[in-house]
Parts: sequence; C-alpha cells; structure tokens
Amino acid sequence: MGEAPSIFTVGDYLAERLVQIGIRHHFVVPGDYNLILLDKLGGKLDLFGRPALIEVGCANELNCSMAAEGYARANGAAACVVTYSVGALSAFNGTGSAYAENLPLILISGAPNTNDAGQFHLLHHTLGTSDFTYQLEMARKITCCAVAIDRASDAPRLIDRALHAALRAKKPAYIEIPTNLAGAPCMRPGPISAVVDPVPSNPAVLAATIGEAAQYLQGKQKPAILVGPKLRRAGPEAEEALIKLAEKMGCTVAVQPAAKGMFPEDHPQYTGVFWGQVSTLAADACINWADAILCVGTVFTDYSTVGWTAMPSVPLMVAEMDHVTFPGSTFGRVRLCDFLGGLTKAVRRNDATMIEYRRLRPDPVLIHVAGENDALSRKEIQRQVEPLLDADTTLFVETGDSWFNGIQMKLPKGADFEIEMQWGHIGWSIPACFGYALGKPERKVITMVGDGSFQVTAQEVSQMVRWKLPIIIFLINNKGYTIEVEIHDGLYNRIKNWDYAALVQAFNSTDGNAASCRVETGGELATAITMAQEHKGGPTLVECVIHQDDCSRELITWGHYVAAANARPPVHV
Ligand code: DPX
Ligand code: MG
Repeated sequence: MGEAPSIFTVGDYLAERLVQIGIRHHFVVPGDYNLILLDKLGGKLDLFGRPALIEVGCANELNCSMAAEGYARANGAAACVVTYSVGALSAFNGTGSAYAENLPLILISGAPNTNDAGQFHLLHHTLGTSDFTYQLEMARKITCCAVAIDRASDAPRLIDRALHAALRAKKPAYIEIPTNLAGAPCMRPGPISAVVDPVPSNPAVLAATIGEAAQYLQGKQKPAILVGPKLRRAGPEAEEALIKLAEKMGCTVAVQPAAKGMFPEDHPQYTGVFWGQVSTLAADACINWADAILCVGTVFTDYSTVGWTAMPSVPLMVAEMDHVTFPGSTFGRVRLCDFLGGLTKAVRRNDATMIEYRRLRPDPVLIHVAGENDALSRKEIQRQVEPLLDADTTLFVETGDSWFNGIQMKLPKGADFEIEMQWGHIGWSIPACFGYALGKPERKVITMVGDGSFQVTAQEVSQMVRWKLPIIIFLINNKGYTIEVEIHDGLYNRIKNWDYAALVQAFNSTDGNAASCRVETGGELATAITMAQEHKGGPTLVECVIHQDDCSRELITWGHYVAAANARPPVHV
C-alpha cells in the first residue's frame, strides 16, 4: 500500500483501516476541524503511487451522508468525513438512513482541539458552551458504536472497535477525531482480520436451529417463503443459499417491497411483491393461503404492512442475519447462509403453494400504448422506462409515487433495485445514486424521482456532472407532494415549480456535460430516452410533466390505509 509514512499518525491509521475494509472513495465536506484529517486520508497512496482513498467532495453534509449511504449499498461499507456540529448534525440524517437500512456507514467527524475543553474555551461551530460531548452523545443514538478519540494512543483500539461493530452489525459507526490528533503519532495497525472476520455460527446452535426449523415445517401443508430487505445485508452467499433452499422446497417465494430484486423475478417460483392490497402478481393470495411462512430478513412496518392491514396471520419463522426466531423460541449466533444451507439439506419438497400459484397467477396485463401526441401520463412513463432495465441496470426509486411505479416494473435477470423504504427521506435517491455509481461504475444507474424530492438534494447532480457519471434521472413533475396529498391533503402539499432542465444546464457551467430536457408527450419521452441512452460523459435529466392528479391506484389504496393507521386515536387520553 505505497511507501509507509515514517511517522505513523492517527489519520494514517484510519486511512489504512478504511482501505483494508474495502473503501476506495470517501465522501467529504471540509471544515477547519477536519482539514488535517482530510490531508491524511487523501494522502494515502496505493502500490502504484495513486490515492488509495479517492476524495469525493459533496455540496453539503446531508448529501454527503446520503452519497455515502448509496456507496455502502454498492460497496459494502462507506466513509463520510465532516466537520464538527455544523457538518455532523446534517450528516446525522444519512447516518440515520444507514441505521434504518442496515448499512455500515462510517461517520467521521473532526472535533475541537483536545486542550479546549479543560480550558473552558468557547469555540466556533459549537453550541456556545464549553460542553463538547453532545455530538458524541447524539451519535450514540443513531449508530451501533460511537467513539471519541481523546488521546492518540487510544486511536487504534477505538477505530478498530467502531469499524468492527459496524461491519458486524451492518449499521453505521461514529468516530470523532479532534483537530490536533489527526496528525499525532500513533501505533501501526495489526492484521485486519481482527476487524473484518465474521463471527462464525456456533455449531451446536446451528444444528439446533435447523432441527427447530424442520419441526416448524412438520405437519404443515402449504409452506411459503417471504423475503425481506435484510437478506441483502447478509451478503451474496445468503441470497444464493436462499435460492437453493427455495428450489429444494419447491414452494412460492414472495418479497417485501423493500426487498424487490433480492429474489430473481425471472425465477419460476417468484410470485411477486407481498404488500397487502397493493401486492403484485399473486403474492398476497399465496402468502395469505400459506400455513407456514419462512421469513428471511423480513421487516414488518406500517408501510410494508399497508397500515397494519397486511400482517401475515400464521405464526412465522423469521431468519435474520445472525439469529433465527420461531413461535416460542429464538436462536442466536447462527449465520444466515449457514442456516439456509443447513435447512436445504434437512427439508423435503412441498410445492403445494406453487400448484396454487399456477391457478392464481394473473394473466399479463394489456398495456396501453399512448399516442405520440397524447399528454404524458404516469403509466406511459412506466411503460417506456421498463424496457431500459437490463442485466446491468440498477433502478433507484425515490419516496413518492416513484416507489409504486418502480415496484410495478419487472426486473430482468441481473437488474437491481434500490429503495430507502425504512428511513423514507425525500431527496435520498439523488446523492445515493451518485455514491452508488462511484462504487459500482460498471452498472447502468437509472433513477426515478419526484419533483418535491428532487428539490431537497438537487445540488448533488452537479457532482454527477463533475465525475462525468452517465446516470439517467427521470424526474416526475406532478407539481407537488402527491403521496402526501393521498395521505392527508392541504395547501402545504403544493410546491414552487422549477425549470428543472435549465437547472441542470446551470450545473454544467462552462465545463460540464450533462444533458437535460422537459417532455410533455409520449413521443417526446421516447425521443428523450433515445438521447439519454446515447449521452455519455455526464448525467441526463428528463423532466416528465404529468397531471397533478395522475398517480397510481396503488398509491391511493396504500395512502388510505397508512393515513388510517396514523389517525388512530390515542389509547390513553
Ligand atoms: C413527502 C413526500 O414530488 O413525489 O410522487 O409527488 O409524492 P410525489 P415528490 O417527490 O414528493 C414527495 C412527497 C413530503 N414526505 O410527497 S413523500 C414527507 C417527508 C419525507 N422526508 C423528508 N421530509 C418530509 N418523506 C426529509
Ligand atoms: Mg411530486
């Protein structure tokens, strides 16, 4: 990893460890409390004398944290480096997302000089008191491990502790480094295996868990599998093990909305997205008919259960990344891939739910092709975007009707799907798809985002321009917060319209190469799509103008039940 520096510092230690855990880019906003640290991170060289950690500047810390969140989706882990308070408090939002979405994002914040607390100094970028511990306290709530380094000699132990915790739990961690410690000498790191090696399954517990699972299935006639979003966080081995288990059992497999794409949609046993009344294919009927449900990485929330109207009614077996729960018992220290692999050997074939699915499977819907000059509609956008998805594509869908439009699309083999349904921060998709595209440059990234969401984080399109990333953005302009209209309407759901295509040209300035246009008919959209596919060397934004009330049936249904759940009167008055 390049020539080792003669004096090894806290910053060098962190840089070395970040590279060793597979991070190649770090997302930053500079500030005087983190500048020396940034020099250290950016100064780390690889064997060929190139930066081992490529510094990616962001327009603000909210976007920076969301870009890192997206990078963690692509790369397995990410680092976001910000300054004290004014930076970190904004970056807490993407850190919260990483917690909710199970991603090891390492939030690294500069901090005041270690001498200031003892001298009761008042400092800039703080609350104006001499308490400099509040940020650490706040970080504790939204990370699995938060450490503040007070002495250089503590740095190796604390940095390793935070990284180890984050990688193991697939949750964010927080590391605070005072400005006068980033360049302070410290010990060199030992072997990285201490940080990255997974905790193996306990053999006795594994055997007992497989036995309990066989017991759970015993006497059941209609087993089905339900996949949830935590499956992906357990690693590709777990996803592969699940396919083998499903094939051995021969039963139906449905996915929760946030797990779309985590079981191949072209697989014959795939029965759609289980989302209560807004399910696809026959997922709803199959799950409701089953008498045993093997849940893998599932998360049941008000959103995924359509306002609590779609909780499966049979007792569940829930397998998570490192433990399995049955009705009445729970087993820890079991790695998901080991459990799924072991269970595959233990189960027998029972394809009752598949037989039922063949009866229930809906016929392909007749898709209406809009006339060239017809006003653009939501359905027509969906019809024209779907064929762009291929084995190399990752589709990002933003909170709003884009969720429902994306969920309806069929993913061909190899296509991926990214959604932030647990945290649900509007504006997530723009920085997140930017970070993702840096982490997986070989993927074709397509993003569907609403106008309201776009306005939250629009600046990060300028980083796509800067990094010449050919991301295609379909911005659905329905002039407002339509999902909110469906949940609970008011004047607050109207927003100021922007000239989105012109905004992207402003980001180009004199040296950028982004393409943009505004389309209002099916014909114009088709032309724009051809242009977007040919455009290289920068992003393309296609502003799709649709009528304000043009939204999916699914959004209206789902919105109604979520609103009803929100409106439950208090139990205690
Ligand atoms: C809000 C949401 O335009 O999409 O399709 O028109 O709904 P649709 P837009 O992007 O509008 C999004 C808007 C305001 N949610 O309808 S979903 C509340 C909210 C949130 N995140 C943050 N603030 C407010 N989800 C950061
Ligand atoms: Mg909108």
